[in-house]
Amino acid sequence: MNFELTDEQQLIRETARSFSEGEIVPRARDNDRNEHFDTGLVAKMAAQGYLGAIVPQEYGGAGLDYLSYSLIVEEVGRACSSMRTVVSVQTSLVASSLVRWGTEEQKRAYLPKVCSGEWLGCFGLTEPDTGSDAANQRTRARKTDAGWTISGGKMWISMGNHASFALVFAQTNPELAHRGLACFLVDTSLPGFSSQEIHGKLGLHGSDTASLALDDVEVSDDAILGEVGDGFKVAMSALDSGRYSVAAGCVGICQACVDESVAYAMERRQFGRPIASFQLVQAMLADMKVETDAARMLVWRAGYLKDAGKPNTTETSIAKLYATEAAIRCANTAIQVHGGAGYVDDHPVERYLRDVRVTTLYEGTSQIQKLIIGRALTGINALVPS
Ligand code: COS
Repeated sequence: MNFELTDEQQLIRETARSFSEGEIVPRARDNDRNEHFDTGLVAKMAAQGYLGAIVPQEYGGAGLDYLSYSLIVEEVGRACSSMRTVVSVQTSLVASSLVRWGTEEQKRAYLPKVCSGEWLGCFGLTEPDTGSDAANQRTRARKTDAGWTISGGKMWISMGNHASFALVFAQTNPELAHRGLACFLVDTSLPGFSSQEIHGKLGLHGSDTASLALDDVEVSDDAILGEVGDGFKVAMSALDSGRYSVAAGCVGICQACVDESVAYAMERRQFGRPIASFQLVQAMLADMKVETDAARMLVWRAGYLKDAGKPNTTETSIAKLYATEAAIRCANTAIQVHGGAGYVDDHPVERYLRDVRVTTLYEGTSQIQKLIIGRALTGINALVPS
């Protein structure tokens, strides 16, 4: 791996920076204040190719490599984490699952519409009683002559109120534990399917979050993504991509904290000079810069492994763990540099802190990432009683 971006990757990064600054940044504060899920902006991101960045071109995607994808996600994340969440869910959790597990028919039916943004998808894994223990799904799928009947509930589902279809993970045979799970492609307009908005979140006010209810929703056999029994692997492989995307978005938050803090420290004067001239302020800027670069390198390493087709689950967890925790520290420090001005939304740093907080929770808590890393180091599965 070398640390130079290709000319094409640099162009992708510059284009994503100018799109994000021109289109996303100007709307981020109002969307946050108004809890507005900005579908117009989602359509613009789709037109840029961001919702299908890593999807092969034959299915309507941009066919980019994972490293290039991280550059886009970083720039969108630098502008607004709510919009970054859209890219991560649509591209990493939904589209990449279809690419990896879909039949040719499913890919042709779904992917062009996912990439164009005509259809939003959502990822129905988490349930009210099932978070970290993802294998323990309470949602049930019962075999019928016509296909399957699904019943259960899902919680904290990004884009669940706007999605045209949902990936729904359900247990087909509780005796088989995780090997009984299946992933279903469920049209959200089907009878028995409903969603409800979740309000009162600390951050990500511009992101749509839902609880889903499935009450005897009937789907056909060809709604299964992968085989019956593959559901857990579908979820885990999606999270390998989703965690990478969250990590890249957090690099964007770190970078935004550095940029905002340097600009503010140069402009703000105390004791007759810019606060940037004080060593204690420079120390805060330096800490943020080091964390940003370290997080980015970890994301790039994971991206390099993905592009090389090598195992990367552990390296993805390392990147996710470090980048999310670093972004929380950076956002907190950025407010410190801004002083009282950082506590209100005239500056974006208070939004960065509120938005970033969820990233050590969703797509696997920091503790889950540590379990994955610890298991790789020791060979011991801490979740299995010894
Ligand atoms: N890709 C594909 N398959 C994977 C995989 C991956 N990254 N990780 C594990 N698997 C497979 C394993 O190979 C194993 O297959 P077999 O049944 O053939 O043996 C199976 O999945 C079970 O794996 P494992 O034993 O590692 O599962 P555990 O229950 O011990 O642990 C953790 C799984 C804790 C890592 C998992 O439950 C997890 O990530 N939890 C957090 C869930 C989460 O992130 N939720 C947030 C969702 S917000 S969208």
